[in-house]
Amino acid sequence: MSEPLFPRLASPDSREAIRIGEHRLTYAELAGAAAAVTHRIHGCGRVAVWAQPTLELCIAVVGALAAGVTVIPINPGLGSRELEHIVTDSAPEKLLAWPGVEPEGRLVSLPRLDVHRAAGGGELADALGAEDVAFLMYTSGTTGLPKGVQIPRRAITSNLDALAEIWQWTDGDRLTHALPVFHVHGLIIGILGPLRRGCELEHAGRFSPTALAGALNRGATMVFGVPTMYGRIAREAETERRLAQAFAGARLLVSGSAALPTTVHDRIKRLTGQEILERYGMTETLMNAGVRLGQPVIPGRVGAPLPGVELRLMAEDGTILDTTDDETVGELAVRGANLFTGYLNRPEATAESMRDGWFLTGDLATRDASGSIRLVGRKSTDLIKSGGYRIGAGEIEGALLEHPAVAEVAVTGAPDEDLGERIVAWVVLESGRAATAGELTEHVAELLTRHKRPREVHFLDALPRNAMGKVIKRELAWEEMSE
Ligand code: MLC
Ligand code: AMP
Repeated sequence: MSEPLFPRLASPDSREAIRIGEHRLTYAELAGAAAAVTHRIHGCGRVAVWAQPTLELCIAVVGALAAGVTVIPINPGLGSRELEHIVTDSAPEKLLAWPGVEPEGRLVSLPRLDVHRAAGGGELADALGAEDVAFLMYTSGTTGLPKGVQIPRRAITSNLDALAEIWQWTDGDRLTHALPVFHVHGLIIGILGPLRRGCELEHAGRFSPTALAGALNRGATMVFGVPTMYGRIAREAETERRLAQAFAGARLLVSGSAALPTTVHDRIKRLTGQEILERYGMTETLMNAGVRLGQPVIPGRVGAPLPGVELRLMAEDGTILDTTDDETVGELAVRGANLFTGYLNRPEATAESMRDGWFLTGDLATRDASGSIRLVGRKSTDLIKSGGYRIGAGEIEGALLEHPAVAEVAVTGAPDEDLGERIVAWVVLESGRAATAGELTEHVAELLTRHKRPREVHFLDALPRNAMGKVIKRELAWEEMSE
């Protein structure tokens, strides 16, 4: 391998690498502890890693990647149905966790390996090839259970280096965030990003504006977050001057994973003087576009394609749209080293998502003369973004249909000031059966992650359907708005 995945870990020093709460690791300590993991999982194909923001998680991930072993991050909040599916589909050989972690369900039957901070294991290997799958990350589709997205090493290195270029991200930085560490945003960009740059990271644990402000006051220079977080920061900063001051001192505030409302951008600017830079990404593609540091920020735009990434707009019939009028809407397609290598065990889904080597994102956008992208919506009403989480309506519908009182169901996303979208379920009950909204919500929370619970449940006598019998979700959305 010509160039190490994490150059600073190849010749580690006593610089602080990661701080989480009161716990810290230097680059030398991280390299040693990760090398011990590498040694212990040598020969494995894939391992599941308990994905809570702890130093052990970072050690486990770095150690597995160094061994050339694919990491499957496990969201500790998964519902029973999702966990069963992910473990069956991905067949990990071990679970990497640490003392105190008590997994349930299918994870209990996996051989477990506890990671230790103090374990010193010598020099860190670098066995992952450019096309080898570094991560298998599960993400929702419009129907069915989540799909395993295979992310190769070359996507990670090329993408992190492109982000470094546009944000002038160097080893002099200190990043802070409070993102969940089982998705691309928190884990690849938010943890591997600083490690590749050789800079410092402070993960603030559970999100709160105050926790991030604390990290900024301790010297953090960059903040990553989803729009819901910036909305909450803006709301608190209105009355908390010291909060506003902490954010005013950052070198860079970045938002992604969902559309940043212009109102939130403007509010943060008024309160802190900072202009949030947006970037646009996806589990299958990592980051595609981003606003460059030092260039004018136009709220609502996610910037031009990243270095090494090609984006194009396509009409519904597949024609390529060369327009730069910022008006013509097309579906975004992506090509570049940032792309995944396919969905695990789903060759048809992989083939459907690609056209002539371009990945079809399902996102609808316009482009202006400078090449900057404005996202205007999604092709499918069946993908919901709530708090930055991608949630498939079909998955929640499937869970609700498993409830004995539910005859028919449709799930939609409704605009929500805090979450971007909130999950709404429209339910027709079996005749003679009863169920409350609370019962149905809890039923979903049992089978799926808690953030997939509907926030609202409406009971109807019948769902609006077209002549083919397909539910007309846009009509339900109108019903929601007219209430
Ligand atoms: C949720 N709650 C409910 C409920 N749904 N209670 C009753 N009924 C329901 N239907 C509970 C929650 O369990 C929680 O309880 C409480 O309500 C508050 O929930 P919340 O409003 O969702 O807020 P919170 O938990 O504070 O989370 C907000 C957030 C979170 C912004 C911190 O959504 C978040 O971390 N989002 C990041 C998502 C992300 O990283 N996406 C990246 C995907 S990768 P309790 O008891 O738990 O407090 C990607 C690519 C890219 O998109 O471009 O980056
Ligand atoms: P996920 O697979 O969870 O990674 O979600 C990817 C989706 O998030 C994309 O297809 C977009 O719809 C959405 N997304 C990511 N970043 C942005 C952004 N900056 N603005 C609007 N939508 C975004």
